[in-house]
Amino acid sequence: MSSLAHRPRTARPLLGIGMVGHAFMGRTHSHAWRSVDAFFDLPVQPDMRVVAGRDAARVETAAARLGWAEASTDWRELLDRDDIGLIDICTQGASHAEIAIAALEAGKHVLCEKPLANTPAEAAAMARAAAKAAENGIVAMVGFNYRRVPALSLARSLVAEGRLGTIRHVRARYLQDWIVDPEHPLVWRLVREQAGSGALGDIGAHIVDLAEFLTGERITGVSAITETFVRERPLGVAGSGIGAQAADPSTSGLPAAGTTTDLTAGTATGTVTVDDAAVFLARTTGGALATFEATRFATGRKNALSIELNGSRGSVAFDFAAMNDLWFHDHTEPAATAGFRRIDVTEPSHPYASAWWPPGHALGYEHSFTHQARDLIEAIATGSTPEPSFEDGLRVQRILAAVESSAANQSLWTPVET
Ligand code: SOE
Repeated sequence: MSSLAHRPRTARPLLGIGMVGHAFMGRTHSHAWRSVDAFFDLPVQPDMRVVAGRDAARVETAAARLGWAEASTDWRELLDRDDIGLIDICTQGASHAEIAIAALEAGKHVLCEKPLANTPAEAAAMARAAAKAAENGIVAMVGFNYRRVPALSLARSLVAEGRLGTIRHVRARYLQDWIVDPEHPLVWRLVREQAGSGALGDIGAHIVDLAEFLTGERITGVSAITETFVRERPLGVAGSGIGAQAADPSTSGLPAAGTTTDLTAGTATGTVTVDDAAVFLARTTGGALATFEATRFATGRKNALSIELNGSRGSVAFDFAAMNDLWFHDHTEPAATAGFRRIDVTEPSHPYASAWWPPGHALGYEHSFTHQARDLIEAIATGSTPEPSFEDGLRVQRILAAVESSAANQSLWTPVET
């Protein structure tokens, strides 16, 4: 891992970035592109060239605030520019495939927000485009940012070193509560055509990816139940998801461009066409039993991601609420003193940590995106396949599809397509 040694900077090639979308994820990615070069020694220098969005005024404001040199209302323009080498996709799932495939065909590296697509068919087309582009040294990565939380990167290393032995259990939960109120409007995340699925694809995808990443194993089959607790919601939004408000009656009530549904506001309601919650069991290639819970109805839980792995030699446990901590139990220690102990994952020897602050000075959510940007730039410079790859994203998509199929078939055991 690079360290912040205040080394003198020599001139490096520029990597021009064009970002599409500038809502919540656009802001996290912009923050990462702004800070990554200041904290890591990178072989190329990221250059925040253009941000694209649908509404001229909004995208101009976003460019000025977030640090982009230019704004555009047409993402296709970015593909024709020689000064842009990387397209960063932060739009709704419905547009991921079109933008990513066009960008890869234009010879641009791609970073695409999760979940990779809305369907396995779209994700498979994207993975094919990525494989073809790789022949020309073009790389593609999907943005499962939690892999780059240092405590979770450390957990992965412990598993890979065999410190947990054979993994027997994975217990994963991702809980939010932002649509508990039945008056919360029908934002795009609640519309299947735009979001693909609900809590399952939005946050369940993260814990599915983490389960495979941490164990190094594959999920082979699932048994699932899903539910949509509130089936009708008011139309009209003033936001894109978490934090969305009912439409301001003094405005047109139309959804904000680039972030919303195409539904017309008013007193009418519309139908929620995705799950509010998904609960499922799974098996892994290594024989582990896994449980997953993803919900937007866990009152009091704002962004509660937790995961525990139990192996024959030990366990790890992580809770995003204390994201700099990893709990580790070494079962090979004498029983009299063995037990879970808290590792403060801020030592220079910990993943990514040496680039930041002295030990004990915590990192936050945003740093996972900076680490993601750093690893992508390294992959581009070295011509290696970044992880998670589009193939990894496709596998998650197939697992999500298996969950939906199992739930539709009343929890029927459903093998994951390979
Ligand atoms: C909304 O549920 C959301 O912003 C997700 O889309 C992100 O992936 C997650 O990290 C936080 O919550």
